[in-house]
Amino acid sequence: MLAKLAQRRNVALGRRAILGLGAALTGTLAFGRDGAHAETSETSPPADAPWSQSIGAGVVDRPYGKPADFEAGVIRRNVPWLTAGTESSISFSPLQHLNGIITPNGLFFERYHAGRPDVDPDQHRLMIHGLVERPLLLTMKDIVRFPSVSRIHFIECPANGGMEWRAAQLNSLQFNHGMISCAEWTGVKLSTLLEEVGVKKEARWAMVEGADGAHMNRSLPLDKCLDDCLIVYAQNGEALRPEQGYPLRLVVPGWEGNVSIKWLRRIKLGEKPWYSREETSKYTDLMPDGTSRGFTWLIDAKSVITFPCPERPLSGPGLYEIRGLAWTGNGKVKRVDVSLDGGINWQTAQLHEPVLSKALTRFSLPWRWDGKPALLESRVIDETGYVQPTIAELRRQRGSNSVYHNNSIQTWQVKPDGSIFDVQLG
Ligand SMILES: Nc1nc2c(c(=O)[nH]1)N[C@H]1C(S)=C(S)[C@@H](COP(=O)(O)O)O[C@H]1N2
Ligand SMILES: [Mo]
Repeated sequence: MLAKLAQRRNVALGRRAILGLGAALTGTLAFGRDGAHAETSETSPPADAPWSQSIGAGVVDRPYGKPADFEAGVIRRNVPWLTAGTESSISFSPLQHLNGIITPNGLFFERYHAGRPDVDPDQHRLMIHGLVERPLLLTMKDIVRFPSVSRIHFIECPANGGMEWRAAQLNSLQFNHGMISCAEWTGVKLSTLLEEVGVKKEARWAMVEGADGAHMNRSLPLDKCLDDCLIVYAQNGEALRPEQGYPLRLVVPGWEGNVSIKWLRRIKLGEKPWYSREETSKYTDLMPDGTSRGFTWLIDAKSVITFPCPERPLSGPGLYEIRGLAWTGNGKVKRVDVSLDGGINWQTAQLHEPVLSKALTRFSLPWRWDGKPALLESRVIDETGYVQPTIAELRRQRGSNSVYHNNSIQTWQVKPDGSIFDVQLG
């Protein structure tokens, strides 16, 4: 499979490398002399390790499962100097260790403005009022009775990559890109609830508000509410995690994470936006001419190579699969290109199914590394034709006073020893 792919992409692969990966298909074991599995052969099976010589733990030894102890390094991390404390702060998903497009619930990034409340679902209520015919106060039991839908969508904080607007300063995939995660969300369409309350014809906007100490609130155009917004109570098959807004959150597909209000308790319809703190003082972009862009909800197309990366260097010359993630708030990813020379030449990467709208999409490209320095980059093009910009292009349009919406191309510098560094090209 990989071999066929490599041929199609005209990557010059040695026969030894192809056989090494194709052993199961051909029945020939031909690991290279430098291969890590050289001691394995058909005539001498692996020695019995202690775990093969005794009976293991029984079922419900762990009534709620958890990862192997050996995976203890696969955790969310924060940047201590970034915020004054952890209650109004961010933790980042360990993208360098994740596979597929779904973020495990325990590794979904966290963004709190006033810490994580522990909300009692029996006491929680969702109020829908303002310019509606029949205001409602819904319990969780009421909400789960509505027709349900499940959808896979990413949530990205627009501050993802915000620390790199002026220069490359954090040599890390996790810290520069880990404010994105993707889950299967289950709940009720916001349009279903709005139908239930009856939207008055003057209504144009909705104010959505959380039950946390921050009472985080944002204004959303009614059109978006009626289009694809979801009021969700489940995440990857189980109840929402407290970190993600248990028992109820809003998911606004493809828009900046800030509007996906957690611990959702109120939706008020009105004629105009509310201009809350989070859409004036914060989550606006200071432009070079001193004006400020507001309501920049859309997550423009973005991609990043997740292997190799600073946390996962190369272990010597040979065949690798460059892997990464791409996404766009504008619908589906159409194509991802990968460059090995800092954006001079580009090759088309393979997209992995499923390619879903407003969800993470996997891509890969086989690569035989010759041990020489390289500059790895990925560039996504979405279904609208939008092309992911370089950081230099973005700075020309937006200056360097922004915090939010840095969707620029990430460059990873490969050193001859296989180590990887976060760099920016002029
Ligand atoms: N009530 C409430 N909702 C909230 C927040 C918050 O602090 N309080 N943070 C917002 C921000 S800025 C982002 S990026 C997303 C993050 O979602 P997550 O913590 O599930 O990753 O939630 C949004 N919803
Ligand atoms: Mo955010």
